[in-house]
Amino acid sequence: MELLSGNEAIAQGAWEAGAHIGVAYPGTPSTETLEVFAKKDGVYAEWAVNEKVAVEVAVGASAAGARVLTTMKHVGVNVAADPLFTAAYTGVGGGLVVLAADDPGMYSSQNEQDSHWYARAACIPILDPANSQEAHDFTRDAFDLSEEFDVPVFIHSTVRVSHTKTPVETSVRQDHEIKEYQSDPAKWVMMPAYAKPRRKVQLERINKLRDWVESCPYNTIISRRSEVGVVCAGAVYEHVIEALPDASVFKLGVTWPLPNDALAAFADSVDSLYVIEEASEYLTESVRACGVEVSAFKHPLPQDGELSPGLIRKAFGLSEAVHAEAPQNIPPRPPALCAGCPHRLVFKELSRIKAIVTGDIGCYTLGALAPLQAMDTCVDMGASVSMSHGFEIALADKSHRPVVGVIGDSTFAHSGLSSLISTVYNNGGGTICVLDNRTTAMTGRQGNPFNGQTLQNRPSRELNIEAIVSALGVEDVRVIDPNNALAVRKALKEATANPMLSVLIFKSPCVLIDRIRKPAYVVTEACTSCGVCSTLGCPAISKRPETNQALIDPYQCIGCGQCPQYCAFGAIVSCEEGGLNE
Ligand SMILES: Cc1ncc(C[n+]2csc(CCOP(=O)(O)OP(=O)(O)O)c2C)c(N)n1
Repeated sequence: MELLSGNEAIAQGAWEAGAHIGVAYPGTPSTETLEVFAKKDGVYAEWAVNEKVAVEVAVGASAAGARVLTTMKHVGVNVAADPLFTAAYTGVGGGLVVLAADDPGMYSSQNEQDSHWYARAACIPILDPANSQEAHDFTRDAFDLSEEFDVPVFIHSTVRVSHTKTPVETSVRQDHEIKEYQSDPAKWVMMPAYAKPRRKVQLERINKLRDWVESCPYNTIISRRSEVGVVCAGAVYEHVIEALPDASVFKLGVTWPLPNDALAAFADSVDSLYVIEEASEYLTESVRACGVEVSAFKHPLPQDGELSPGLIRKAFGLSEAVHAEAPQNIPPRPPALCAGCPHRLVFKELSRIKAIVTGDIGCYTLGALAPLQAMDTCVDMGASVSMSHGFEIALADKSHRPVVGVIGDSTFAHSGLSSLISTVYNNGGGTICVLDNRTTAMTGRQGNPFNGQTLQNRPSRELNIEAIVSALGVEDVRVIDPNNALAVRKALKEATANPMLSVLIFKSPCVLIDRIRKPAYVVTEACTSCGVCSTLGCPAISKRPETNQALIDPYQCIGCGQCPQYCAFGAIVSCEEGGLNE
């Protein structure tokens, strides 16, 4: 018995099932799954540049006969949707399992989607573990199911399942030979002549899945009193049994397709049937579509965010909480760029020039927050580059504010590069800042093509952003040290004055990789309490309560040398010399 998070359990289950290959792009809450899988014996694992590529690599490896695990967060499923929908026509060679990890409550995401809709739309069966043991068991079995039904299989999780540790009975690895590859264009070449018959195959498969799901071992009924029956799945099940100790529960382990007959029978066995789900109407609609009457709650459940036992009890008009709520007087810890983050001065200088900044997703999205407040948009990965082009063509000469897209190195590889190709092709202008901190910091410092680190430390090559951008024909490409305020200011000034497209590459390692310098300190006699240093939003800088003078926390400060450059009075002293007035 081991204490494993859901992600660790999924990796273990895949390994036990004999999975040969894992491929993914990181994204919370899925990331650790592939990191753990990569450390297992006898497997090959790699980071792909994005989820579409990951799924295509996985489909290729599956077609070639290997068992393959691919993992992604919910928005990654959007990126991967194209190959996924068609892989549900081709079917698989070796078992192909896809983890779709959702983030209800948006702890670290730009939206809260429910990946179940993809399962239904793409006709890919989806299994819903409620805890780590099930995450392990369902994943292990999903490889067999994938091969039995000749279809990729989704494992669905949410933050609570992925990140909560619960006991797991593990087992040994079952070795599977990589099947021998045999060319079969009618199965794998999805042009209309072959896709039409495969669609028929898919429809037959759906019927088989519907039969199987009626009696599969993954759906369970917990019979208690008959007044209230609840249908639920995943982590919500754990909340339901805690919140409603008397209710009978139909716990779905497979959430597409649904077991029509079994649900109808369950509905007949209770007075009122309720569906409890998080941030979605998927399950409610799907249960209704089975012809089952779903009762309304006394007080509606929240339509967004995570559920809790307390919220479920409230919906039933039951007042007392099942456990104490967290105290409300905990000091807030608002997210901020780390002390010494090399992204900071780029945002400081962008806010000085009042640029329209199309942002992107990564640590640098925090440049949107006070006091930097230097971001106008953030929609999805890669959008900074294409949205800045959109702003440029819509505003033409109508804005006096420069338009600047800001993107991280990993995000640039994910989808920024194709956006940039489109801008160059259409002769677009504007300025793109690539914040190259030598890592994929946001999700835990994974490798990417621009730092050349691979998941299993296999030999790689470090791609050169400057050379790639120059090869596209962008003439104004520069590499700048983002810790040098004057250099950042000058580069932005020149690039935004240039009507042609400019790409500025701000290159300096993330402070979590390189934090070896000495802290700066404030010379109290010289500090005039002007407050300019605090406009950098560095968590190491605060104010002395009595005098409002600057105060630097030596435990947080890493001596990046950024703030001394903004002190006109030389009151902040670090190893780095220099000064820059506001
Ligand atoms: C489609 C999609 N996949 C994955 C993620 C998770 N994610 C958010 S930002 C990011 C990468 C950030 O790395 P980088 O662009 O290098 O910026 P940094 O955090 O290092 O500043 C990832 C993987 C996401 N939000 N959307």
